[in-house]
Amino acid sequence: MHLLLLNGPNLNLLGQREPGIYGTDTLDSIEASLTAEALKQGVQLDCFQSNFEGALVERIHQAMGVSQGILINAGAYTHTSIALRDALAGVAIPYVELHLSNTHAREPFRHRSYLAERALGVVCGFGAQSYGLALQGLIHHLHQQE
Ligand code: CA2
Repeated sequence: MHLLLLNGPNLNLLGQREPGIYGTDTLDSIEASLTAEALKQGVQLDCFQSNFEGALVERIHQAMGVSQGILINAGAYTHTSIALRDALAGVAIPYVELHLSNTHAREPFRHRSYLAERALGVVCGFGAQSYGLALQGLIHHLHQQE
């Protein structure tokens, strides 16, 4: 099984700023532990982060025919991007939306997600653990489909 982890804008700053909201783990360490966790379960995980909406759209397109599932923390694009929503719908790859913070306990503009409606599920509020929980949910779902 082949999965793709996508991280959107500013998530490259993880562990360097705002530890009270986003924790102290760096994106590198999250990606490394998730890749190891996935491998233990026989899953190959590709990781990609970009601060550019179009780059994320193109990476989603490249997953067609390669990845069976996507984990996505689209950062602020979650709340703004019809382009990401359309790209995910276009490739028709099942995906899980995830967030470090509980976006529903924050400013009203973070309550809306353009991605959630078509996601298999949404995980938010568990810090770096949200990534592991989302991975488990996605793998479990894909095994059920086999
Ligand atoms: O909680 C999440 O994972 C978010 O996707 C993070 C986004 C935010 O816009 C979403 O509403 C919720 C922001 C990512 C910014 O990451 C930073 C990390 C460290 C320092 C500054 C920003």
